[in-house]
Amino acid sequence: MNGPDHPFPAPLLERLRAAQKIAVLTGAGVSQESGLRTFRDPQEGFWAQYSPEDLATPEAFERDPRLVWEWYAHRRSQLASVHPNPAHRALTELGNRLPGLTLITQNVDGLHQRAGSRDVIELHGTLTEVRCSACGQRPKEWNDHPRVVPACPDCGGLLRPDVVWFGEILPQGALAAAMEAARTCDAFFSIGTSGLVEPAASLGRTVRQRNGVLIEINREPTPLTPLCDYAFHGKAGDWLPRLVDAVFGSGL
Ligand code: BV8
Ligand code: ZN
Repeated sequence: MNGPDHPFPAPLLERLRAAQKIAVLTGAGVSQESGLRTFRDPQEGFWAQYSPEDLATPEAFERDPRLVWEWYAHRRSQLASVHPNPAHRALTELGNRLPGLTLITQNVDGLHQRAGSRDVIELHGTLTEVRCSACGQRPKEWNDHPRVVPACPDCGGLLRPDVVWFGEILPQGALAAAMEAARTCDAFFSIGTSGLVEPAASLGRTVRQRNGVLIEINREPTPLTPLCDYAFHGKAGDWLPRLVDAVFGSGL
């Protein structure tokens, strides 16, 4: 099976084939090949003057709700013109073949779901929905004007993107499910993430403390790399289809 285009060590393939439960954590690098900039890539145009981390805080929204609303409206508008890439599709294929797959993402772009993945654990919320900053309601429709922060239909409060900002707690159910997956999986993949944002970054380290196999697929090394049993550096859209094919021979 390990033909010339299968650079994956036989022991890894055997462990993945024998795995009952596999957990995958993805970050912005998985959506990079769909054309979305990652969190730490320089932003483009007007937004190049801002660091996403400066805009992704409750303080920024408090200080200038219109600027923050515009930043997220800009990112939401990009979703209409991007599509899942081979990395997303390979993870959907993996989930179809392995009922014991738990897909955890830090991304808010909804691309895993658009690729057909189900039960995606969104640790940092989603760009595709809004919630009221005052009463917490999640209206299904809102006036999506890029430069006017819409008001909550129920209480008139300012609507905000339904994402988790820095300094905000993660959805507790999502975090508990992700930690349970990291605690019980036979194999854990960290894919397309710099491993800098907590508590998501701790999930991989949890696996290290037990006998799960830890695999990284990322364009460049990260703080998690030294802890990994296997690290494949390069594009997720190149590595993942080949890995799924090597494990399941799916002819992806
Ligand atoms: C919380 C939603 C507590 C919004 C996001 C000091 C130490 C430890 C922790 C902290 C600290 N100071 C503050 C904290 C806590 C803070 C934190 O971790 N800060 C970091 C920066 C130090 N965390 C929080 O605040 C979290 N909340 O801790 O609450 C608390 C407790 C009680 C009560 C109150 C509060 C909340 C964190 C969530 C923030 N929200 N997103 C939005 O999207 O705008 S995080 C944001 O960063 C995105 O979700 C993104 O996914 C995430 C992580 O970034 P990555 O996904 O890794 O993206 P990045 O660009 O960094 O990396 C991409 C990687 O892909 C790169 O390595 C690149 O090489 C690679 N790549 C690129 N292209 C490809 C590729 N790989 C493969 N193929 C490719 N083609
Ligand atoms: Zn409200």
